[in-house]
Amino acid sequence: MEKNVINRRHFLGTGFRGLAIMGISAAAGSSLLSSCSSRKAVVSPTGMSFDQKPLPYAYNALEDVIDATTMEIHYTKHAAGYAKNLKEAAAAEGVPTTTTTEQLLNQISKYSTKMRNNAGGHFNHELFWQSMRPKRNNNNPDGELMNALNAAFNSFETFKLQFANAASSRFGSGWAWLYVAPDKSLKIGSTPNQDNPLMDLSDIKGYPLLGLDVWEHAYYLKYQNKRADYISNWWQVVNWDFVQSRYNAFK
Ligand code: MN3
Repeated sequence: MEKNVINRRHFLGTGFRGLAIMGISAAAGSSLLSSCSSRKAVVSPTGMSFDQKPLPYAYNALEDVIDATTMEIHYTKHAAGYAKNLKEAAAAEGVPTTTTTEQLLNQISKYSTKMRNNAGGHFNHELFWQSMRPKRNNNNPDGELMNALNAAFNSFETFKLQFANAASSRFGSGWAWLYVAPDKSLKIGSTPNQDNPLMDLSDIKGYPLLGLDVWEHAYYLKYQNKRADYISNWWQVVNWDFVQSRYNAFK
């Protein structure tokens, strides 16, 4: 048992340094790792701590797409709970505080279910808050990201239809994703519970650009059973500049 803990510590501490010693940059290491084995998750170029960042807008800023009460409860109760429980699990299972959430997710199969649920929950929500902004009409991406979406899905409208379908057909609780697959292509998919494409045990693997929370706690106060209405309204508050910045960071 103790040996496993030491091995995990050793790996987490030296994963990226090991690549540096081999003369491989983190970005190149990412492609190297992802091409080595389909079991390996995609290594993220960004790093997220285990702490919640302040919400980048007021609780009522996304009205009337997401109501203020839902935002407040979602951020201060649900998401805060994932961060707290992640830190508890990390302390109990010997994960150094310098580890990023992404590094942990890349090898989440080595840890407890509590770690999986809460590391996933923390990452997913931190990404979710950043990927929204106050509502805009004709809220579309532009430039490089728009070109990439058009190329991958034939049109932006088709992309939105396929993404909405992934979100509405996820049975029970989970997330819909736009992500960059290991072969660098843009993909749409969904994951159950708080799983995400960075997890080594996920059925879909890649670098998430955009995620939509379809747990009932994300929409039930305002939309009740009408998940499809929540999804179609949500496009008005997507922060495409943020999505573009993640796309740039990955490349
Ligand atoms: Mn949620």
